[in-house]
Amino acid sequence: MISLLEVIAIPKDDPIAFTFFTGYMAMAAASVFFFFERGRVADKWKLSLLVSGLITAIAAVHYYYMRDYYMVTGENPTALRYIDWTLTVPLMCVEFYLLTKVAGAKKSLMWKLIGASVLMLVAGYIGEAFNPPGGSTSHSVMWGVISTIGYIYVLYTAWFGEVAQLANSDKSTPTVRRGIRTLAWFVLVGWAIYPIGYMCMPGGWLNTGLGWSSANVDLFYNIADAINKIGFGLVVYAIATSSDANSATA
Ligand SMILES: *C/C=C(C)/C=C/C=C(C)/C=C/C1=C(C)CCCC1(C)C
Repeated sequence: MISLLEVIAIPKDDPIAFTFFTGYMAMAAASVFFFFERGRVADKWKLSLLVSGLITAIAAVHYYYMRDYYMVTGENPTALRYIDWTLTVPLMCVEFYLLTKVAGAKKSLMWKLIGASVLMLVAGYIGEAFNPPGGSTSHSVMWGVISTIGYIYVLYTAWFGEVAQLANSDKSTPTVRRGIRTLAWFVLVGWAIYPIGYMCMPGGWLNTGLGWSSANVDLFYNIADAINKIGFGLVVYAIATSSDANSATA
Protein backbone atom coordinates (compact mmCIF):
# COMPACT_ATOMS: atom_id res chain seq x y z
CA MET A 1 0.00 0.00 0.00
CA ILE A 2 1.20 3.51 -0.77
CA SER A 3 1.41 5.75 2.25
CA LEU A 4 -0.17 9.17 2.10
CA LEU A 5 3.12 10.79 3.06
CA GLU A 6 4.82 9.29 0.10
CA VAL A 7 2.16 10.78 -2.14
CA ILE A 8 2.28 14.33 -0.82
CA ALA A 9 6.05 14.78 -0.38
CA ILE A 10 7.24 16.92 -3.30
CA PRO A 11 10.92 16.61 -4.16
CA LYS A 12 12.52 20.07 -4.22
CA ASP A 13 14.05 19.50 -7.61
CA ASP A 14 10.93 18.27 -9.41
CA PRO A 15 9.36 21.14 -11.38
CA ILE A 16 6.73 18.83 -12.83
CA ALA A 17 5.41 17.89 -9.39
CA PHE A 18 5.49 21.58 -8.56
CA THR A 19 3.31 22.48 -11.55
CA PHE A 20 0.88 19.65 -10.80
CA PHE A 21 0.31 21.07 -7.31
CA THR A 22 0.09 24.72 -8.32
CA GLY A 23 -2.01 23.79 -11.35
CA TYR A 24 -4.49 21.96 -9.15
CA MET A 25 -4.85 24.82 -6.68
CA ALA A 26 -5.01 27.50 -9.37
CA MET A 27 -7.79 25.66 -11.22
CA ALA A 28 -9.75 25.21 -7.98
CA ALA A 29 -9.37 28.87 -7.01
CA ALA A 30 -10.31 30.07 -10.51
CA SER A 31 -13.49 27.95 -10.36
CA VAL A 32 -14.56 29.53 -7.09
CA PHE A 33 -13.91 32.95 -8.61
CA PHE A 34 -15.92 32.33 -11.80
CA PHE A 35 -18.84 30.71 -9.97
CA PHE A 36 -19.11 33.57 -7.48
CA GLU A 37 -18.63 36.33 -10.03
CA ARG A 38 -21.31 34.76 -12.20
CA GLY A 39 -23.83 36.29 -9.82
CA ARG A 40 -22.51 39.80 -10.47
CA VAL A 41 -22.56 39.98 -14.27
CA ALA A 42 -25.51 40.86 -16.52
CA ASP A 43 -27.88 37.99 -17.32
CA LYS A 44 -26.70 37.50 -20.87
CA TRP A 45 -23.14 36.75 -19.66
CA LYS A 46 -24.07 34.33 -16.89
CA LEU A 47 -23.86 31.26 -19.09
CA SER A 48 -20.38 32.28 -20.28
CA LEU A 49 -19.17 32.65 -16.70
CA LEU A 50 -20.70 29.29 -15.78
CA VAL A 51 -18.85 27.62 -18.66
CA SER A 52 -15.58 29.30 -17.60
CA GLY A 53 -16.05 27.91 -14.09
CA LEU A 54 -16.91 24.44 -15.41
CA ILE A 55 -13.73 24.38 -17.51
CA THR A 56 -11.47 25.14 -14.54
CA ALA A 57 -13.51 22.90 -12.19
CA ILE A 58 -13.26 19.90 -14.54
CA ALA A 59 -9.53 20.58 -14.82
CA ALA A 60 -9.15 20.87 -11.03
CA VAL A 61 -10.65 17.41 -10.51
CA HIS A 62 -8.39 15.90 -13.18
CA TYR A 63 -5.34 17.66 -11.73
CA TYR A 64 -6.17 16.13 -8.37
CA TYR A 65 -5.92 12.66 -9.90
CA MET A 66 -3.10 13.43 -12.36
CA ARG A 67 -0.97 14.85 -9.59
CA ASP A 68 -1.32 11.67 -7.53
CA TYR A 69 -0.76 9.48 -10.56
CA TYR A 70 2.43 11.34 -11.36
CA MET A 71 3.64 11.33 -7.72
CA VAL A 72 3.10 7.59 -7.39
CA THR A 73 4.27 6.33 -10.78
CA GLY A 74 6.52 9.15 -12.05
CA GLU A 75 4.85 8.71 -15.44
CA ASN A 76 2.75 10.88 -17.74
CA PRO A 77 -0.94 10.58 -16.85
CA THR A 78 -1.88 10.39 -20.54
CA ALA A 79 -5.38 8.91 -20.20
CA LEU A 80 -6.48 11.35 -17.48
CA ARG A 81 -4.98 14.23 -19.45
CA TYR A 82 -6.98 13.45 -22.56
CA ILE A 83 -10.19 12.77 -20.64
CA ASP A 84 -9.80 16.26 -19.17
CA TRP A 85 -9.15 17.85 -22.59
CA THR A 86 -12.00 15.96 -24.26
CA LEU A 87 -14.35 17.72 -21.86
CA THR A 88 -12.69 21.12 -21.50
CA VAL A 89 -11.60 21.92 -25.08
CA PRO A 90 -15.14 21.52 -26.51
CA LEU A 91 -16.32 23.77 -23.67
CA MET A 92 -13.80 26.37 -24.84
CA CYS A 93 -15.40 26.10 -28.29
CA VAL A 94 -18.75 26.76 -26.57
CA GLU A 95 -17.20 29.93 -25.11
CA PHE A 96 -16.25 31.11 -28.58
CA TYR A 97 -19.79 30.44 -29.73
CA LEU A 98 -21.41 32.22 -26.78
CA LEU A 99 -19.31 35.33 -27.41
CA THR A 100 -19.93 35.43 -31.14
CA LYS A 101 -23.63 34.67 -30.60
CA VAL A 102 -23.95 38.28 -29.49
CA ALA A 103 -22.97 39.15 -33.08
CA GLY A 104 -25.32 36.58 -34.62
CA ALA A 105 -23.36 33.27 -34.66
CA LYS A 106 -25.27 30.09 -35.49
CA LYS A 107 -25.05 26.79 -33.59
CA SER A 108 -23.36 25.18 -36.60
CA LEU A 109 -20.26 27.29 -35.85
CA MET A 110 -20.06 25.69 -32.41
CA TRP A 111 -20.36 22.15 -33.81
CA LYS A 112 -17.68 22.78 -36.45
CA LEU A 113 -15.25 24.02 -33.79
CA ILE A 114 -16.09 21.07 -31.53
CA GLY A 115 -15.64 18.62 -34.42
CA ALA A 116 -12.21 20.03 -35.28
CA SER A 117 -11.08 19.99 -31.66
CA VAL A 118 -12.23 16.39 -31.21
CA LEU A 119 -10.20 15.39 -34.29
CA MET A 120 -7.22 17.22 -32.78
CA LEU A 121 -7.56 15.37 -29.46
CA VAL A 122 -8.36 11.87 -30.74
CA ALA A 123 -5.33 11.98 -33.08
CA GLY A 124 -3.15 13.34 -30.27
CA TYR A 125 -4.30 10.56 -27.95
CA ILE A 126 -3.50 7.85 -30.50
CA GLY A 127 -0.12 9.51 -31.04
CA GLU A 128 0.73 9.46 -27.34
CA ALA A 129 -1.05 6.43 -25.91
CA PHE A 130 -0.14 4.03 -28.72
CA ASN A 131 3.44 5.22 -29.17
CA PRO A 132 5.42 1.92 -29.39
CA PRO A 133 7.83 1.19 -26.49
CA GLY A 134 11.01 3.22 -26.94
CA GLY A 135 9.13 5.65 -29.16
CA SER A 136 8.46 5.82 -32.87
CA THR A 137 9.10 9.03 -34.78
CA SER A 138 6.91 8.04 -37.73
CA HIS A 139 3.99 7.22 -35.41
CA SER A 140 4.36 10.45 -33.46
CA VAL A 141 4.71 12.59 -36.59
CA MET A 142 1.81 10.99 -38.44
CA TRP A 143 -0.71 11.43 -35.62
CA GLY A 144 0.76 14.81 -34.72
CA VAL A 145 0.13 16.03 -38.27
CA ILE A 146 -3.46 14.74 -38.30
CA SER A 147 -4.04 16.43 -34.95
CA THR A 148 -2.58 19.68 -36.28
CA ILE A 149 -5.19 19.74 -39.08
CA GLY A 150 -7.89 20.07 -36.40
CA TYR A 151 -5.87 22.71 -34.60
CA ILE A 152 -5.32 24.76 -37.77
CA TYR A 153 -9.05 24.67 -38.47
CA VAL A 154 -9.85 26.24 -35.09
CA LEU A 155 -7.01 28.72 -35.53
CA TYR A 156 -8.16 29.72 -39.01
CA THR A 157 -11.79 30.11 -37.88
CA ALA A 158 -10.72 32.32 -34.97
CA TRP A 159 -8.44 34.57 -37.05
CA PHE A 160 -9.98 34.70 -40.53
CA GLY A 161 -13.09 32.50 -40.63
CA GLU A 162 -16.55 32.80 -39.15
CA VAL A 163 -15.48 33.84 -35.65
CA ALA A 164 -13.32 36.69 -36.96
CA GLN A 165 -15.98 37.83 -39.42
CA LEU A 166 -18.67 37.92 -36.75
CA ALA A 167 -16.34 39.78 -34.40
CA ASN A 168 -15.82 42.44 -37.08
CA SER A 169 -19.47 42.71 -38.11
CA ASP A 170 -21.49 45.74 -37.06
CA LYS A 171 -23.57 43.63 -34.68
CA SER A 172 -20.47 43.25 -32.54
CA THR A 173 -19.17 45.82 -30.05
CA PRO A 174 -15.59 47.06 -29.58
CA THR A 175 -15.23 45.08 -26.34
CA VAL A 176 -16.56 41.85 -27.82
CA ARG A 177 -14.29 42.39 -30.85
CA ARG A 178 -11.25 42.93 -28.64
CA GLY A 179 -12.19 39.97 -26.45
CA ILE A 180 -12.54 37.63 -29.41
CA ARG A 181 -9.23 38.87 -30.78
CA THR A 182 -7.60 38.11 -27.42
CA LEU A 183 -9.06 34.59 -27.41
CA ALA A 184 -7.69 34.15 -30.94
CA TRP A 185 -4.26 35.06 -29.55
CA PHE A 186 -4.69 32.40 -26.89
CA VAL A 187 -5.36 29.82 -29.61
CA LEU A 188 -2.32 30.98 -31.59
CA VAL A 189 0.21 31.26 -28.76
CA GLY A 190 -1.23 29.43 -25.74
CA TRP A 191 -2.45 26.37 -27.65
CA ALA A 192 0.83 26.13 -29.56
CA ILE A 193 2.58 25.15 -26.31
CA TYR A 194 0.85 21.74 -26.42
CA PRO A 195 2.52 20.43 -29.60
CA ILE A 196 5.88 21.40 -28.04
CA GLY A 197 5.08 19.12 -25.08
CA TYR A 198 3.88 16.38 -27.46
CA MET A 199 7.19 16.44 -29.34
CA CYS A 200 9.06 15.65 -26.09
CA MET A 201 7.66 12.11 -25.91
CA PRO A 202 9.92 9.22 -26.89
CA GLY A 203 10.33 9.32 -30.68
CA GLY A 204 9.10 12.93 -30.83
CA TRP A 205 11.18 15.50 -32.71
CA LEU A 206 12.32 17.43 -29.62
CA ASN A 207 13.12 14.16 -27.83
CA THR A 208 15.24 12.73 -30.63
CA GLY A 209 16.54 16.08 -31.89
CA LEU A 210 17.34 18.01 -28.71
CA GLY A 211 17.26 15.20 -26.17
CA TRP A 212 14.34 16.71 -24.24
CA SER A 213 13.03 13.99 -21.95
CA SER A 214 9.46 12.76 -21.90
CA ALA A 215 9.07 14.27 -18.41
CA ASN A 216 8.83 17.63 -20.18
CA VAL A 217 5.56 16.60 -21.78
CA ASP A 218 3.74 17.29 -18.52
CA LEU A 219 5.71 20.43 -17.77
CA PHE A 220 4.54 22.02 -21.02
CA TYR A 221 0.99 20.70 -20.67
CA ASN A 222 0.64 21.96 -17.09
CA ILE A 223 1.91 25.44 -17.92
CA ALA A 224 -0.25 25.64 -21.05
CA ASP A 225 -3.37 24.49 -19.18
CA ALA A 226 -3.00 27.17 -16.53
CA ILE A 227 -2.50 29.89 -19.15
CA ASN A 228 -5.31 28.76 -21.42
CA LYS A 229 -8.04 27.61 -19.07
CA ILE A 230 -7.74 30.39 -16.51
CA GLY A 231 -6.73 33.01 -19.10
CA PHE A 232 -9.64 32.20 -21.41
CA GLY A 233 -12.04 32.55 -18.48
CA LEU A 234 -10.57 35.87 -17.42
CA VAL A 235 -10.96 37.30 -20.92
CA VAL A 236 -14.61 36.29 -20.88
CA TYR A 237 -14.95 37.84 -17.43
CA ALA A 238 -13.38 41.09 -18.66
CA ILE A 239 -15.87 41.27 -21.52
CA ALA A 240 -18.81 40.49 -19.25
CA THR A 241 -17.89 43.23 -16.80
CA SER A 242 -17.08 45.92 -19.35
CA SER A 243 -19.75 48.57 -19.72
CA ASP A 244 -19.92 48.74 -23.51
CA ALA A 245 -20.60 45.00 -23.85
CA ASN A 246 -23.57 45.44 -21.58
CA SER A 247 -25.12 48.32 -23.46
CA ALA A 248 -25.04 46.36 -26.75
CA THR A 249 -28.26 44.95 -28.14
CA ALA A 250 -28.29 41.19 -28.10
C1 LIG B 1 -7.49 22.97 -21.62
C2 LIG B 1 -6.83 22.24 -22.61
C3 LIG B 1 -6.46 22.70 -23.86
C4 LIG B 1 -6.75 24.09 -24.30
C5 LIG B 1 -5.79 21.77 -24.70
C6 LIG B 1 -5.36 22.02 -25.93
C7 LIG B 1 -4.65 21.05 -26.65
C8 LIG B 1 -4.05 21.23 -27.87
C9 LIG B 1 -4.15 22.49 -28.64
C10 LIG B 1 -3.32 20.11 -28.41
C11 LIG B 1 -2.76 20.06 -29.62
C12 LIG B 1 -1.97 18.97 -30.22
C13 LIG B 1 -1.45 19.22 -31.50
C14 LIG B 1 -1.79 20.46 -32.27
C15 LIG B 1 -0.53 18.26 -32.19
C16 LIG B 1 0.05 17.24 -31.28
C17 LIG B 1 -0.97 16.63 -30.40
C18 LIG B 1 -1.68 17.65 -29.50
C19 LIG B 1 -2.98 16.97 -29.09
C20 LIG B 1 -0.81 17.89 -28.27
